[in-house]
Amino acid sequence: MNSKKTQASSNQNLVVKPTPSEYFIYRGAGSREMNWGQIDGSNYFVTNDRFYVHNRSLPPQIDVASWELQVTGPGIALSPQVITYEDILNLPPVFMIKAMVCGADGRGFYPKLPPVGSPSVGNDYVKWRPIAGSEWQYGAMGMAEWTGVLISDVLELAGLKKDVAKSLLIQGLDSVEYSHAIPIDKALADDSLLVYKMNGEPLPIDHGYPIRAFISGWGANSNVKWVGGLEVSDKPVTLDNLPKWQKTQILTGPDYPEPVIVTVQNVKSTFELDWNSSLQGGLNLLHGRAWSGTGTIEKVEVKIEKMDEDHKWQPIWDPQWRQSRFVPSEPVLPQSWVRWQIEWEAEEGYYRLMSKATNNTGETQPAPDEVPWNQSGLLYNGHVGLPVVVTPQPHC
Ligand SMILES: Nc1nc2c(c(=O)[nH]1)N[C@H]1C(S)=C(S)[C@@H](COP(=O)(O)O)O[C@H]1N2
Ligand SMILES: [Mo]
Repeated sequence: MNSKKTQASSNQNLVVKPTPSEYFIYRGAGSREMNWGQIDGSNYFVTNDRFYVHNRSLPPQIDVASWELQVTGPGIALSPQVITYEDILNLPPVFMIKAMVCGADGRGFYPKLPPVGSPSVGNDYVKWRPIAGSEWQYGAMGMAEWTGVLISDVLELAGLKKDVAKSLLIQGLDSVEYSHAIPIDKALADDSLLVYKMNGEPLPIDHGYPIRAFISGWGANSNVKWVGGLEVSDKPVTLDNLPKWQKTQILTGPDYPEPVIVTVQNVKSTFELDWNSSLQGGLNLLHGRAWSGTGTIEKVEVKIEKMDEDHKWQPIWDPQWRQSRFVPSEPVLPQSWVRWQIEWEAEEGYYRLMSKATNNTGETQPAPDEVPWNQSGLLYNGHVGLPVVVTPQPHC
């Protein structure tokens, strides 16, 4: 019976906009990943029609004329307060160019079970249930220009009691009641917004129309869509008072003696290529992008390995990693991506391509099997090997 139910719900389509298979990879009823091989290489941003989607229910249809933001809780002087869409539009607008990355981006690259022999697993190996959920590769992310208002301005308007407020619960209006709690300091930061425009257009319905949260640098799971409520609590965010969806967004596993709540995104990079690409022999200019939840990207290195006759991978360069160059003329902005390029004189054969980004705090991407495993498959950022076939140079 149970399996029948799962079957029925997984056949549902929970995405409103068209997501043609050329541009999107299907990862579940409400999950569409951006197809890196088909990204518009001439555009710094990802346009709204090609932006990845992660929905847990069908987006609610909201009329801005009747939409209300309920601001409640002990941290509000006269709770409840009601904020209208017009009130939001009357606050000073803020523009930000920022990447947005799903906390589970890269989950598909984790092994399903923790590494055998993990010291702290011992006889408890079976205790760590296998990773489940959308098998994202690195396309559960995108870049946009966001227009909105400071959450701090909205809370001010609603009568924030600064001495009482400890955390903010941001509540979505979707039927699954998605909500997310963040510490009040982060909520009041000058890059934490309630957003109403994406790339200059009203938010598309899949991306949170009319209002979504944007918490810069943090996993996109904190960017609650279809916001309908802000609850200002007098209690800090702790493991035992998380809302239901956020309970699944914590790091647990043999490497974590205590569960860790996911906040800041880590450093990542990828090529603008399909998984399993084919390239023609000769000089190829490889393109890619790199991003990070903290600071700015400092460098991106590339390593290419060729399969030898014994089916072993051999690095083609000495030294193995070569530094790429950033597209000149483009600024390197915090929490957004940089575009990089590198030349490759490719010969016929089977290859895997790796890119490794490092940010200005020294944080870098680990080897694929050195990413600490966690049960929910969050924050994967290994420098995975992208399979590529190089075909012979065409005879002219
Ligand atoms: N209300 C609501 N907000 C939500 C979600 C959701 O399911 N419901 N998904 C979250 C997750 S996990 C991600 S990755 C982002 C996805 O945003 P996007 O679909 O605009 O790319 O929205 C976040 N906000
Ligand atoms: Mo997500």
